[in-house]
Amino acid sequence: MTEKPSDVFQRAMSPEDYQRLMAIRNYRLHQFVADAIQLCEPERVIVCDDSEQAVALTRRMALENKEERPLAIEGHTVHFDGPEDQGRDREVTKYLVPKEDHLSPALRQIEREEGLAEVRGLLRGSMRGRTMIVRFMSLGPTNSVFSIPCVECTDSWYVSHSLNLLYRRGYEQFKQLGEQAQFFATLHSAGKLDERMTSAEPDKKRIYIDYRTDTVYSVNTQYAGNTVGLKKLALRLTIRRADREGWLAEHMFLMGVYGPAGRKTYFAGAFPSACGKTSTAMLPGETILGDDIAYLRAIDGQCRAANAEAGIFGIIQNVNAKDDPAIWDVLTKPGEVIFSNVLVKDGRPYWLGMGCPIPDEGENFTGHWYKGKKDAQGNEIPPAHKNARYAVALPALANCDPELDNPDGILLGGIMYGGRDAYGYVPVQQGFDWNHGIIAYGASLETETTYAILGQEGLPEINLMSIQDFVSIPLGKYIQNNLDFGQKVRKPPLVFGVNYFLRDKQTGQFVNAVRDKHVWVKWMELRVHDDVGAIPAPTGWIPKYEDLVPLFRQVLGKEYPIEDYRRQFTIRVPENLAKLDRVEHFHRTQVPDAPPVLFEVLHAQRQRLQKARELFGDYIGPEKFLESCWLEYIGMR
Ligand code: SPV
Ligand code: MN
Repeated sequence: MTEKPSDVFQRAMSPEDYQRLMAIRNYRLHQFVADAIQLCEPERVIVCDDSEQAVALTRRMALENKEERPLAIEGHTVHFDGPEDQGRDREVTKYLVPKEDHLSPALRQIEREEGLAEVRGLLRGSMRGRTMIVRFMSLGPTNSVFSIPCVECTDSWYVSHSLNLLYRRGYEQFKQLGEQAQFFATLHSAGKLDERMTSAEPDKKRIYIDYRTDTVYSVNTQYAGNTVGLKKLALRLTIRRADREGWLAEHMFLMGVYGPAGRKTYFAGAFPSACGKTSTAMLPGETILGDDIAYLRAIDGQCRAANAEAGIFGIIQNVNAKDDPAIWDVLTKPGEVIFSNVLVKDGRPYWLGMGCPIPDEGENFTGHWYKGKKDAQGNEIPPAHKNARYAVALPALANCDPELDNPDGILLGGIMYGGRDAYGYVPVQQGFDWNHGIIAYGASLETETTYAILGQEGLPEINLMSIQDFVSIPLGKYIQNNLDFGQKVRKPPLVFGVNYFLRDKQTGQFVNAVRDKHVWVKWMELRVHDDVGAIPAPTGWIPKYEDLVPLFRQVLGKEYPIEDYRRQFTIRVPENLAKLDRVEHFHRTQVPDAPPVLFEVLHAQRQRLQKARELFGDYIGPEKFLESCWLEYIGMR
């Protein structure tokens, strides 16, 4: 850069905006913003601080600029992304890797200089005639050990509006930190737009992550998962920082679960997209602290956790009044909500699985939509996209936890890992110890690909800790960091494995109702406090029937027949051995640096399963694991 940043700013912005930017004394920040201006050539630049005025401007401009449209209910708006911009795009999301560096071959990457030239080429002049908005936000509560300052320069008022709802304001924090601000930066341009204000050149979509400078470049896309740099793009950078600093950045929700006498216990949960994550975090009667990204730190020997975010960018499909009353409430009453990629008719949003009839025509992500409309390949277009979403600020929810912004985070009692496992794991179980839980549930997490990622659906895959897409360090190192974390705290959180998608072998039907998960969570809460016992099955501690009966009654008001319990908690030895084969194969072939203890833990699980088969056969009812021959074998008698 030949010109001084302050000269660039003076030319591009009003004196007020200039003052706001210069009030943050940070050389790298000024370099970054000046470079963004020189590269993208916006007509003008707006620098937002934390004021209500700045926040309101963004809200208003998203409408004025037609990136969003108002809906009938006050505060509700709709935004559409283009037909080829409906999810995170793995293909074009890459790390910029300097020549001398090596990143796991499993991670999409491009040589740094080459990638920079490509993406900067696409960004060049991309904001001509437009406004560049400079936003300062914070990942994690502000002024806390958890905070990471972030700046995003974008030409999308929709992206800026999403930042309002999803993150904490961070301008004042930046100002205080000055040169100390170790920030993440994102430069985003929606690129060329069509008449519907959606990115018109999806083939030129690129999302490149420069971990050397903690900078993200995103162009020719609008889908928030690709453009809101603080979401999964920053998560990749955070994992590297957490690795250096000895803490964990996880793809986890955080929730408070009530136990007896008003006791509250906090849980984190990792689930791949569209596997029940938000609906668990939103269980009625409990509290939500976060639905997507959690930071875990060992502080004074305790495991403390905070939400990186302050809002929810949630999947709307199947949100209905009966199963998700807390979200339903927010989505149907006045207040600030951005709907995306739903069907709109007469100012009302409609989505798949909302539990009421959907109109035969309206406007959706493909423009005017009518029943039977087909895409270029001849496939019928659904009324709303499966990955249609809503964005809301967490405090808008009646069940938002009061500790959301606690700078010390919350004390974590348990962690759950859940995937889509049709025939293997039981609905809920607890790891024998930290290492077993992390390995047998986290590092073994299997799922089927879903619509949250562009590509084919329904393919089985391992998605360890549900974070594999975002792990920017060697996978084995990431697993080891998780294992080590358990040593840094006096009482590590208990680790649970859940599986909401277990099917009956004969009928292929799910063995659980949607709301049964609430019982599992309450059981976990009791386990954290040692209020109930459990049965040592080969794959983990499983609930006793007599402890679940009262929980089903209290939580769901329903009886729990013993046949249901047996069907759900029968240990299926052949399926579990096959699962172990897949998991082991994955780690042997894809994780060259997998910690040896991982194979030891898997081997021990295999031995337990084989012994159980020897004693009881292939399909083993849960009560069998209380018999003395089994207890003797596992050393409990
Ligand atoms: C997910 O798909 O895991 C999300 C949404 O939380 S986003 O990553 O933003 O696409
Ligand atoms: Mn997510």
